[in-house]
Amino acid sequence: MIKLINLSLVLFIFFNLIAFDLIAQPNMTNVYGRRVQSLNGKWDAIIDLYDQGRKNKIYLNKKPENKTDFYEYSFENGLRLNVPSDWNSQLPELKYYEGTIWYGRKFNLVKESKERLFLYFAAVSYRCRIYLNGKEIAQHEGGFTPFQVEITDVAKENDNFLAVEVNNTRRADAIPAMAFDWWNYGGITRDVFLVSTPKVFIDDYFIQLDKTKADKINANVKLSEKLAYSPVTIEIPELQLKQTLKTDAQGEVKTSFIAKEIKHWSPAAPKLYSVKISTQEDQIKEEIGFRNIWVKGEDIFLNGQPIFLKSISFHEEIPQRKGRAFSQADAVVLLSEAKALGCNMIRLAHYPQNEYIVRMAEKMGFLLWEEIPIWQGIDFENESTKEKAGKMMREMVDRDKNRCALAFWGVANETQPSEPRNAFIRHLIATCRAIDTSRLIIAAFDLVRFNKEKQTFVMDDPFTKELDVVAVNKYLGWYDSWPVSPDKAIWDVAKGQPLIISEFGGEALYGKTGEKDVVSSWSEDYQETLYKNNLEMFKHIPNLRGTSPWVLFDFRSPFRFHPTNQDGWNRKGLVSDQGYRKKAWFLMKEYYENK
Ligand code: GCB
Repeated sequence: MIKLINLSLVLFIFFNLIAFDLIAQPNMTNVYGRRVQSLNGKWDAIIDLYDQGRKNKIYLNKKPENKTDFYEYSFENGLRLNVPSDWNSQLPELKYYEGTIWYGRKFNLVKESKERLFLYFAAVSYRCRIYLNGKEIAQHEGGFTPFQVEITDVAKENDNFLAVEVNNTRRADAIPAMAFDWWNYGGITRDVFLVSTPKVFIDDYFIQLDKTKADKINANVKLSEKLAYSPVTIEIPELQLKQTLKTDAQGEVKTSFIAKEIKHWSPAAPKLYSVKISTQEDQIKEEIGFRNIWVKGEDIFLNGQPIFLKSISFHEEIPQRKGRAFSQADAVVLLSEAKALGCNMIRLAHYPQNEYIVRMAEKMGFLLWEEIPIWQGIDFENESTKEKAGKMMREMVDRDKNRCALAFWGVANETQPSEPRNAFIRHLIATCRAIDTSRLIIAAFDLVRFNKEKQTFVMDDPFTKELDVVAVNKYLGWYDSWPVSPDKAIWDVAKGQPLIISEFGGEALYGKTGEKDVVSSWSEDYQETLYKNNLEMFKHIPNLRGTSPWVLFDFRSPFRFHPTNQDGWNRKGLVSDQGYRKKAWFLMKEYYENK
């Protein structure tokens, strides 16, 4: 008996070690600034609704070798899918598909003996296993953050076969969980690269302006190996700053620069500096901006000046294509419309969006709020869900910590008070703080209610005190009817802290006219009234420091099944699915112009 228990214990530890080994490794910083070979393009694909592929080892990609051999699959001459892209928008029969699809492709490479090679996936939605030349080499869960795996020893010069098993089945322990108000796009939705590095390379760096000192730049650089006394040079040529330092026993250098002549980044003047980091073997370049942001009392200060956040949200979706946004060109489409509206900030809803969007937003002068998809219905009591969320947070903060546009890390959207929820969110805040203490922590709540005795809007959730900035989603005139007229709507919410209205709005089918006071008219006229009323109410929120209407574009969502007005779309967009501006867009633009 004891022997049996021991054996199962040994087996348990053994299999867990194997599984642990396969979890994708921490990501190197700034893959887009490195030497890469793109693996984007057409990939072969196999739909595997009943999950038979793994047990049949189809990743071996075998071909019959003798008269009795046969295989009931082939990656060749079948379905072909674009990478990057979701699968749902590529074939009518994949529109609602939730399950497994296998992707396969061959590639060759030039192998230098002094180099290391990594496979980098900017995002795969939602969970995946990676197989190279018949061997499983990595697993990843989470549809919106990148991962990498070293393949130096597994890759050959010619005829590598790469298979990716992708699954987007919704699960109660996943993030997001079973139901959410956007499309459950599956697939290899972002870039895939082969990254070459020297043996010892610049693995990570964090270079940003000091949180409080306007002329002090802090810089940390970490090598891929724990190599001491290795010289690392950090340069900002335009500011005539340069230092060469020796690494400590951890292979790290930490330093700071005083830059009296620095021009701070801001939405009005999004100045970026070219920064160069080099070692004897490696070199990497980046465009980095310098600004600081902090909270004092009820105000938010950017570079020492109080700021009002004129924000907007969008999903990572091109409505006209009915699919995920993934390219630089897509980023321009989405962000240009936010620019035209007069925004100085984007709330990237509800998950980390691709790096083209983040980097382009920084260049165009938008502050950013980035969040992981902790969206209603998360299993806060599940330890493994908590671990997963922490990992997502780490992957997001690590990817974007050098982007000065990043002002807010979002830790939750619409959660209800409970001890497990508090512990869960505290874990996310601690995970974030372990990497970055300079950004503001924010969460969006939907608990504001009208207190009849006080004739005031109030919110009870003591957790708000643990945040730098409090945000509220409130749909007055849509989900909630007005308990008082908008000019009498007094707010007493998160007193002593800055407050952002992170969502408000209502649905309108583009081109539909109707009675301007009837919600169910689904008309642009009613949506305009709703905006008028909310903008009036905002005058009575003393600590209001920003607004973010929901939402810039109509977006696809199976949540929305009114046959004529919605038809699988959330119609709260200020811009229609065809790219036309609705009446409320112009009202919002005027509001932002005058702010
Ligand atoms: C919300 C959610 C957002 C939804 C929106 C709506 O509160 O945060 O994801 O899409 O409401 O349209 O109901």
